[in-house]
Amino acid sequence: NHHPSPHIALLTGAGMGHLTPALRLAAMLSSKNCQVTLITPQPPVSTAESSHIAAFLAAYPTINRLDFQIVPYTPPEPTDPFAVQFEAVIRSVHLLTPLLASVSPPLSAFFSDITTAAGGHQVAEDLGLPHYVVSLSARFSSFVAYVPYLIGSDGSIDFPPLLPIGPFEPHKLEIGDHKPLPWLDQQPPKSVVYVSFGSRTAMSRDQIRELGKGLEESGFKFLWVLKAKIVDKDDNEGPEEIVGDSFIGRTKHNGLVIKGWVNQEEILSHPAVGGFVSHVGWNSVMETAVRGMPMLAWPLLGDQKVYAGLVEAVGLGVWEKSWGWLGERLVKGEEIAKMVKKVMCDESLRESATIIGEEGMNAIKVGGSSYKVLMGTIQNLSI
Ligand code: BUP
Repeated sequence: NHHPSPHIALLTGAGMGHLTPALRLAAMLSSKNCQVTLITPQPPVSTAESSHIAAFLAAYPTINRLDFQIVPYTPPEPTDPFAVQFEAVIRSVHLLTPLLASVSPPLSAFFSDITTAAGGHQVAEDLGLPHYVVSLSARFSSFVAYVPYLIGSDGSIDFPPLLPIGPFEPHKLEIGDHKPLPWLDQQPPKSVVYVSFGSRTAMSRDQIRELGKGLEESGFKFLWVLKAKIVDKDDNEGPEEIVGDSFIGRTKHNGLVIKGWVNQEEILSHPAVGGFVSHVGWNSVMETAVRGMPMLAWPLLGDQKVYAGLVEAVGLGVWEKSWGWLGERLVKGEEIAKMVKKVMCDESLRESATIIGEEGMNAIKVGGSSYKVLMGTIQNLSI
């Protein structure tokens, strides 16, 4: 593998939270003179994934696309469609080895998303390539590495190398509904709380109603991105059908409720936005941290309580542990209003969040810690 510029294959996972960092990393590698082959498991679960992959590849014509037809998998019991896709990819991954063995120029490294890393590890081993895993925070990695000790096994784990790269930079795509922007433009600086629980939230109608009450009672303006189904293809109702015409009417001067895909980074960068109520998906945490914006953490699933704890510990935001997982118990409007006020009004929190934002920006600029690791890795793969 002696190439002046390394050729890196990147296997994406499923769901926007996994596709997003893979696309960002692909763009970063490509801009640093690497050849990149993006392996996209087909068909993806959500419409958001298909449209982002297509638009991304159109915006980055030098990145190769390798569509990877996966063998459908039916779980013994109905379960989360994204988890089914992870399993299907891992079960199909042996089909990748022959496809990749013949690519030209030959590959220098194989990167996989954390959810498909078990399969990616095998492919990399068969092809004799270094294997790296994308989209896992250092904190969650340490936790995963520690699990064998917790469950009392002998503690041996073949844990892939950890590259401390991040926050990932946005790529040059602009996908999303721009509807919120003219509305945001009319609002005073830091007056709006942005509310979104990621792409896979299906909140109960009762909880949606309480959240609406809480936002209204907080007295702050709000931009609420509503999702009512786990997979976007099934999500066809308008916002007024979900929160009710009377809510929309009552709050029309103070809030905007929208359905569909928004460009979250654009929203977080808008001067009118002063806080974020979030399910603390890792991408959302990084996007908020780098902008020095305070968050209210309300974790939904998986690794997100780890991030809620981190957000609180480093002074990026607040986490009300008694709420449990989103959906675990009905959190009342008044509890939500109290926490929203805290996030929006606490000046010392805003100051500590600002410092985190500065540190994040320092990490990615030329000569920063993340920049150095990325460039060092590319250099090692070039030799
Ligand atoms: Br929803 C939504 N627009 O409307 P997370 C999300 N995003 O740009 P998740 C939008 O998708 P998992 C929208 O900025 C982030 O980069 C958002 O990733 C973007 O959460 C990404 O925050 C979502 O990690 O994924 O979707 O729950 O649970 O798979 O981590």
